[in-house]
Amino acid sequence: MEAILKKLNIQSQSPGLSTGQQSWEGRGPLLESYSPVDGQRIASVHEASREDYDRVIQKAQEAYQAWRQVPAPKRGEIVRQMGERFRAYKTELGTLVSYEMGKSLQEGLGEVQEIIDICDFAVGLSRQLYGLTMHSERPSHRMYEQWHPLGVVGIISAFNFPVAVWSWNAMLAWVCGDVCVWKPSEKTPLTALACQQVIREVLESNEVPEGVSCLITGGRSVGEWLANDVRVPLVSATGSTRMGKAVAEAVGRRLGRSLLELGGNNAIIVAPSADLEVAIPAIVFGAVGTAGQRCTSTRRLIVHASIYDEVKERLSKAYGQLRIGDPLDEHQHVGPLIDTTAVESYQATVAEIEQSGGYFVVAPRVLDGPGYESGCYVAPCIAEVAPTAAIVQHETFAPILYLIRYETLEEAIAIQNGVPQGLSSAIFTLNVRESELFLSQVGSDCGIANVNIGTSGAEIGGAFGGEKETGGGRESGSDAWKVYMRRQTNTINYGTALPLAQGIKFEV
Ligand code: UN1
Repeated sequence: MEAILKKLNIQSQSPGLSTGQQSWEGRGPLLESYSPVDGQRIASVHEASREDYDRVIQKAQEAYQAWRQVPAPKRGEIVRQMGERFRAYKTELGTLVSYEMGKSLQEGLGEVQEIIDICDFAVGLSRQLYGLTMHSERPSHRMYEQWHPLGVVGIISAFNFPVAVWSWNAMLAWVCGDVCVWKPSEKTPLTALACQQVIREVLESNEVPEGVSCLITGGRSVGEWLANDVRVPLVSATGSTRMGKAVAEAVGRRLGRSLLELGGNNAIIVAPSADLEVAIPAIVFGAVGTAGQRCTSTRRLIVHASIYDEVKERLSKAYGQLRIGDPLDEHQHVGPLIDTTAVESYQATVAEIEQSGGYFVVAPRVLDGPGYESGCYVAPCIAEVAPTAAIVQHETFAPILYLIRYETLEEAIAIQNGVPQGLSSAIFTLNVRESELFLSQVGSDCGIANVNIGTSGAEIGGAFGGEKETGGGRESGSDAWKVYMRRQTNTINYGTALPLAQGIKFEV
């Protein structure tokens, strides 16, 4: 790990603030980053004070004045070069993601791959920031719309995807002509610093204005400063519903724009015709991958009564084969939770399942002994619980899967939709009527609805996000770029008269 930290230029005490080219130590409290893998301290950073924050925002505002005038395809070229740098540093950055956050090395590398993919996407997008043209109702008039950059974009990211979610926002925002101020999770500051280091050379060699890519480490107060700051027209926030509501309220009070990607409570429906050879691995990956700490993790399994016992048995068997341990060791399936607080919330949820009359098909357990010294490792578990139980309505960021039985597809869809969150959903069926109903307007109410693949592991090409308490935001692919820009409608009169719209006569 030493060599990797060195290559990524992370020192034992690292600066917590950066404007891209310049970095400095904040005057706020010290933030220590511990690895959930082995409990070791990796490095520390000094958080931002309010003065540090203001200095960064001011730099970002200055940078925006110049950056917005750089042609979009030129901005795309800079993002292309960033993608090349992430290709070159994929192993190191992926390893640090795995070590600081605790996800498996495969998934850490996959996360860096998401950065590379969104860079490629953004490069193409930089020549496709299309507006529409309209036919005017008036003679000798032309109407069209164009998209202009917004300004400073605040990005608040979560620990579970410490670098990919930043890149979905930043790469698009940059080609759109915005500048970014990133507040990473205080649980994973070092992966964020590493990203700044990886792109630094690109910023320097292209003489990108200092302040286009800013980083501010710190806790809740930094998030509040961003949410309340009129100098930040868009705040993109990923995290809990509680945090998202606070951000939306503060941004809404000043009529700013927010992009929210909050909690999920994702379900898979397993219909009688499901191909279980495909369904079982999808369920297991969805429920235990990233130790159940994805927004898209599978939390509820709604299984048809006719195959319920078979699915239960096959899942129990699959869970029995899971290897839990050091995520950097590729033989392990499941790594640790992010910290011991997360373990406490796993335990609290387990207690609530028991209180609400739930039964564990695969038992929960906090692991101890050699290899588990950090105290962050838990066993993935499966519980049979009534779908209406209060705990089932709630997103616990841990590998806990609820098993629910259904009789009719309408009932299964009602159960699947019967939670406050609306991020991801899936059905396993070979019956076209069932899959089409699930995807129809009376089917899944989620932002993501899949057939014969699980709830997690979305590609960057689609718009990512969800409804209800998930916050309604869409990031990444499709036309998600529009949220980073302002639309301007233009009407041009090239004639010699002044006809008014709606046929109104006004003569002077
Ligand atoms: C998240 O958990 O915040 O679909 C993002 C997935 C990943 C992204 C998850 N591509 O699981």
